[in-house]
Amino acid sequence: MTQLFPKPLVIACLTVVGFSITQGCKPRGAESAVSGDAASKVYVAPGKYDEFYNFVSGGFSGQMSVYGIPSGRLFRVIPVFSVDPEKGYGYSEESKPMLNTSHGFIPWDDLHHIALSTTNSEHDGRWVFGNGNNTPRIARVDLKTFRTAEIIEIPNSAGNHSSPFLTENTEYVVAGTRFSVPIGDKLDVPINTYKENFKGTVSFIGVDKTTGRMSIAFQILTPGINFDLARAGKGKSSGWFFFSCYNSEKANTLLEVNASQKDKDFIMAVNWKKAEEYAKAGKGVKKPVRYAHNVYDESTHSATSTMETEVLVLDPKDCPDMVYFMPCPKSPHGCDTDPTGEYIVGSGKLAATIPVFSFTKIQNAIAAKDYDGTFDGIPVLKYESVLHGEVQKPGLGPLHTEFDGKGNAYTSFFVSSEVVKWSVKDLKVLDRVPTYYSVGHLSIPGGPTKNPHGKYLIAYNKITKDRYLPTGPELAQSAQLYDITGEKMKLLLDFPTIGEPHYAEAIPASLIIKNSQKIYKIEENKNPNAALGDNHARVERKGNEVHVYMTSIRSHFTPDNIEGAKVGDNIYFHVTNLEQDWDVPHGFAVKGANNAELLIMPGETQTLKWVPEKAGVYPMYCTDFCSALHQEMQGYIRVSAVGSNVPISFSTGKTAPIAAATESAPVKTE
Ligand code: CUK
Ligand code: CUA
Repeated sequence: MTQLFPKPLVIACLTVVGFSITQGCKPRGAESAVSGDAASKVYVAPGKYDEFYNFVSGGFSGQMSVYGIPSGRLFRVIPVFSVDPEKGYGYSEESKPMLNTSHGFIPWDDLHHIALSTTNSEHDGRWVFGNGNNTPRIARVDLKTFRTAEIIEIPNSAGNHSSPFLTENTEYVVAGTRFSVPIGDKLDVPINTYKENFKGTVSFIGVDKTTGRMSIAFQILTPGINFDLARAGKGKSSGWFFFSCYNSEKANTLLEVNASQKDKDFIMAVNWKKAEEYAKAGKGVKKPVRYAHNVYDESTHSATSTMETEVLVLDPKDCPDMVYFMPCPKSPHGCDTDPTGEYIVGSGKLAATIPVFSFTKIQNAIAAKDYDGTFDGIPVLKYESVLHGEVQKPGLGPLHTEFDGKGNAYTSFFVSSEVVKWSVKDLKVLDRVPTYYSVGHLSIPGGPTKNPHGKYLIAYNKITKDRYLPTGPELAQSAQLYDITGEKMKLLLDFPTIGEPHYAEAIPASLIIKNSQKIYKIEENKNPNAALGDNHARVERKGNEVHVYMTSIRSHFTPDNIEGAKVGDNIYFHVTNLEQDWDVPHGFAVKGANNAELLIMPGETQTLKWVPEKAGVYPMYCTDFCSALHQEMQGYIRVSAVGSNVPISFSTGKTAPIAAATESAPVKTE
């Protein structure tokens, strides 16, 4: 491989061979990229807290992960569109409905974008939203509990990539479809009728101010193009939304070539305040659809899934002055608004420049009807009329831009593997640093808000090659932390990530810590299957169902000896954790169950379903090392043959099982 490099680099490499052969030859500058005091800048002493939380999308892992910045330490993986045996999410009866869709139970998705809730364009620390790309869904995670609280499916969409993006006060979470698809009653059409039959949509999903609950307010029908990313306007551009689009060629095959024909695609500008008025004025049409809406109830610790059947669709034909296109070179990916809301940055993956649009100019062009024709009946604004200017020769393959609040923008370049800092006002390139390698998204704490915190920039890379110890064919994906307090960016740290990171957001830790929930209060436990005290623990047979109402407390289960279950029974273990102490979950697992464990938080009830296939005695135990006698936290359930006459019985602390108690009315503990 050394022949591939020019001579000076070969010599440089040879000098380090003795040091470590596995490091290989890095591009010039890799070693010198880290300055001497980097370690002290990322060092968070044992027992000390990080300054920021970093919420990172997990890409094809379907999860979100939570890191500390500047340390890069991983704190939590939040299952969102994935089942997670570690936590029982998607395995417990209570959580299964979260993953229901109009296509049935779907235990996976591809989560690309993170959106932290905002009030007045600033982070408020309440919720974080994420998109399911493949089977279009949006999730809301509650930052009190770091759990997925709600998932709503999006109809008339396919490849929910341009999503989720929030308006300034989280009035709406917004989602654009990546794939255009046949919409309405004619769904089964030849693919090559794309141009006549395929349409796109962008959806505005209302978010309840108090509860965060989502409901689709309206969708806007669009030409059959592909939406890639989006951002809300803010400040000056309040009330507007911007979406990058590619495939204005409307190709349905070999998009690599066929969707790269035109010199310019579009950024679509939507006046969502106007759209809201049209929706209220009855300009929309209610279309029959099917989509699932899943909500996790905090008091019952259970999710419900409701199938919705209607959505309000606005057609720009009936709603003038609502939608405009702005030409944008070439196959734009990122679409980012600066902290003032005046500037909109489009990043054309195949473009040689970065175009920056001016909101003031957009408004002037609209007022003057300064059009360059129409696209499917929608006015196209003249490129020169709406352009603030272009960043010249910025790099290759621009993808995404973040802002530091000091008038600077930072754009990632996938092809040339670098971050480029430039000035928004005069469009001058100020600095560039290499990334290792092929950077996708960037995150600056508060970057998409009106008051970014600056200080750090994190790059999320697609390829790491030689950066870490090899782990077979698949290598860690990675984040890199840069100090951006000075004029020059400085690399401080590499840290590996879960899944493939796309977008991420960082937020001051103080905004989250103060709301963080420690336990579920036992007296507020409304799970219908809870046993709110050892005296309510019991086992009941209902036909071929056996319900075990079990409690767990350091260091035993009640009951821990169970008999009378039969092969083929549906056995439900409803386990209530009676602890009221922070950080004392109990786990529950039973031998042979084709299910995951349960991990039950203090005060919570969770249910594991098991259908035993063979007679015998099955051990069950607590999986979380909860106390000195955790290993003693165990029990047995006896499963007898079909037709056996072993009666239901259960006990704890008795050598001979007692007979089944009659059901007692649940009373409060203590
Ligand atoms: S996308 Cu991943 S690098 Cu899906 Cu936001 Cu640009
Ligand atoms: Cu409970 Cu270990």
